Amino acid sequence: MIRSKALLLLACAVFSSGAQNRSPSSVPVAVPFMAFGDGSFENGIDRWGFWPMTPDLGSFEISGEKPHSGSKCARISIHKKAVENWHVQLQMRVFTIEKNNIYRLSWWTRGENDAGMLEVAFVKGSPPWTFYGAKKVSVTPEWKKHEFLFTAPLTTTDIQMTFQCASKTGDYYIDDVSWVQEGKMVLPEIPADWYAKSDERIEEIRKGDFSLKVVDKKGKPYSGEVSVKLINHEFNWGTCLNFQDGALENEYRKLALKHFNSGVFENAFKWEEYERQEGKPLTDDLDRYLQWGSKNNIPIRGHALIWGTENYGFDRHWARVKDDQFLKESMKKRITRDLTLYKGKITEYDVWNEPMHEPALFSRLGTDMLDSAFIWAHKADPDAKLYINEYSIISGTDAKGYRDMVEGMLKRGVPVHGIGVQGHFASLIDPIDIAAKLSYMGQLGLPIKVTEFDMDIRGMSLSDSVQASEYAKMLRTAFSHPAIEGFLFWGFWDARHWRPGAGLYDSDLKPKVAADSVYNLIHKVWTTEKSIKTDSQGAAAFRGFYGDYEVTVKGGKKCRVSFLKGAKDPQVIDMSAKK
Ligand SMILES: [Ca+2]
Repeated sequence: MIRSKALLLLACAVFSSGAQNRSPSSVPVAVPFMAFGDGSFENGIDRWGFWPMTPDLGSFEISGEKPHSGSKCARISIHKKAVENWHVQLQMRVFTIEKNNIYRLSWWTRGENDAGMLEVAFVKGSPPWTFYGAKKVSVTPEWKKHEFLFTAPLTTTDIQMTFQCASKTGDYYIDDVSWVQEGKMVLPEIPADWYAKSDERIEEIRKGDFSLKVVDKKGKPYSGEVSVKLINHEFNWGTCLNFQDGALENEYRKLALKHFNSGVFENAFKWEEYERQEGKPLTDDLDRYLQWGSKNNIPIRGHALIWGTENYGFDRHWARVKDDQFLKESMKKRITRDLTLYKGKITEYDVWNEPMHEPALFSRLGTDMLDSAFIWAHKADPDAKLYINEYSIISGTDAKGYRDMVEGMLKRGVPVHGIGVQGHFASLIDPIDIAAKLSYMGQLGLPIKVTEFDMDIRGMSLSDSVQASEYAKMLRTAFSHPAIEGFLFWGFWDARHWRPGAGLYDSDLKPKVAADSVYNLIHKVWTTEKSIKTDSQGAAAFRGFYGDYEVTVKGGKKCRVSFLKGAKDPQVIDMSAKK
């Protein structure tokens, strides 16, 4: 740990930008009240501390240069661009937060000499510097007010709020930082035995009573033994897909089919990847996925039409480097063109990815762009299911802000059809906490999908067997929650994972224990395979998981039939028909 004598309140936050951690939920305890410090910078740097990873990265001073109010403000000068934004921090530490209380942090900022993005992050004030939430804002030449609603994940004074700006050189000015508690996130009460009763809920919400009638081609009833076997869940069990070449490519795709019945593009359909050159979208690349999906009966979610991140060089995308009007028109063109082109081939989209945490496009074009994107998409393909997608909802504390955002859209009549909660965990699975947040989001009445599940296995130093049991716990939590309509892993192979170690398979494609625990639940525990008898009318009934079934009569003749949620019974099965 590097500590400099000249500065007060120093600490190093060890987390990667964009990672989503959450502390284990804890019972609120009495902690001494510690007020947030003075944000006017008129009284020196009392309570503030400055920490650069290395001294050459940047410097800090109280400046009298055009303060927002009074005669002083804070200035961070970034001399050298760092690898991570958090490598230079202005910190406020040790103040009281109470679990589920919502705090409005507001501050004014401006920049000179090409100052770019300022990020505010809340992290634990001591090792392991657990990440609690963050927001990025674009720094403008004139003073501008910014706000961040922070919901406390626990009751503590061991907290730090940090301004981070090391990824772009320039002078960053900050003034009038204020911290006000307003409201509380009131999550629904979840009974202590909720998780223990998961089987009961699964029995109720994931299964139906099916009746069928088996006839031959002349309509004559078949009476006798019939076996029914689930071959495909109606529920979406999926993974993100990243097709490449190489020796293991075929095996990779085979394993995707072994485990999952749906997919999502990892990067291929992100606008900045998909249309690297204006007017030349990589449709051939996308068709590789869609043809494979169509051949194997794997629907692939359209992730993501718009994502405001400025990382990965996306801030230099051809549409963003021109003026605002051009950017707006290009967004509309992208959405309209692609929903028209893929009508019927892609039936579900993440229209806007991470609207709460990546506001760069809103800073330029206004927040009503969110509504516009959904309206353009709906107009181009009225049949497509349109999702919003965000992180730190079930794996963090941002459910209140997210729900408010979606509720506002619904009130304005915006066609948003589903809620995506990513699910990148850096803490152990807490079913009660996750269920409370899912129920809270579910109160809006929209379906919810866990769109990007993984865990920071290496960061948390979890063994293979703990990974396996944690993944199983998460699957059970999601599958037994009535608001959830799908569950997608964000990759299953360590060699193609943004969090190597989080995969079900190691980099050589050897299965880890988690591959078995996940397969076992989806394909062995939660499955239906039974033998039933049809009566003299050819009729029979059984209870099973919703999905596609293979029906086999004596003599080995097989037929496929679907028993879906809300479908009408009975299914008449003509055993003479083709599969
Ligand atoms: Ca001031």
